[in-house]
Amino acid sequence: MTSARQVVQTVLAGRESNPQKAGSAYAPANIALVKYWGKRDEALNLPVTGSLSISLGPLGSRVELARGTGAGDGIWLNEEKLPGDSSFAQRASAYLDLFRPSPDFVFELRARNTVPTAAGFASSASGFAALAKAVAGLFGWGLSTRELSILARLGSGSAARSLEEGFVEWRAGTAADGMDSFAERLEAEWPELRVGAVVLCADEKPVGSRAGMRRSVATCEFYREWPGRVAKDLAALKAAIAKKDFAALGETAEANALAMHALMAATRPPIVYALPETVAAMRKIWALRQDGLPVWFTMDAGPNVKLLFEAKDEATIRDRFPGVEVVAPFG
Ligand code: 2P0
Repeated sequence: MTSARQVVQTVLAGRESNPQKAGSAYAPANIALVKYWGKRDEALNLPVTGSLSISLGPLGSRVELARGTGAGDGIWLNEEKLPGDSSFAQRASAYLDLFRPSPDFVFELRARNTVPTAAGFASSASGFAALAKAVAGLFGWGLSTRELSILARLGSGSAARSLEEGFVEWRAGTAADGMDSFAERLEAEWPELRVGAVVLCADEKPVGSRAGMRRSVATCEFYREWPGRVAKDLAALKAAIAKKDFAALGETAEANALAMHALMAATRPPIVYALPETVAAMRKIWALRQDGLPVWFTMDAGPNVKLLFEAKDEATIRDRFPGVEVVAPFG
């Protein structure tokens, strides 16, 4: 089995370091329209299937990274210095271990999220994508987007998709070392597309996605159906994007999210993220659609729903879902 450290060595082979004073980077958050749920290699975050997301432009993470002077890494999140034993600091330091030139080299890391903390958009994808870019910038490695996607994936799978704006496809790959498992931008623009976050509950989720997907792969008897389903949904979604067929995009994304949640529910012990409010929101969306409003939804490993709609319906959506956080992924 290849280790994450070996992957870093492979990516950096023959690459000269040209250390800078600091590395600074921004990466957008992303929301999957065809989901990633399940790994074929946990150490390298190699997925069982491909996935396809849309990046959220101004919602994301900014990271500044420099060599530190303290006894250990100094880590700040949203201007607040974190205790070394906080889960965020530990996860960031463990990731930085992959790049630490010597054991006594410490980092100073300042991360700021422009993802509203309670908006129900994950910040780990944008955080690790920005961190991978910042590390490469600090050491002056001049890496390609593909190489950065591979390095970001080692921090969090979905981070592989946060190196680019627009529609991004992460190819699962088949290589044991994951050198063919990276994400690329699709050549498509959709300026009218809108994503709306409806926050129903901001509490911490009962089962993290890392543990949840491990449990689904191990115990869900329908999991063997999932790769075939994803392949069909990826083809349908790419066709919808190429034709700018919004109904087909919405149908595919909503059905894929519901299929993922069905897998979760058929896991043992079951994983159910939906709350009564989630089911009520789904029914409301279906009723609005029945009345002719073209709105669909997607959901991740949590109880919140993300609406998919077009710019022409933004006023109606804001009226029906007060407090919805609207993002225009194409600016
Ligand atoms: C996704 N999720 O495609 C899916 C849908 C959650 C549900 O990617 O263990 O934080 O770091 O690779 O990327 C969340 O999983 O998991 C996720 P790791 P990650 O967006």
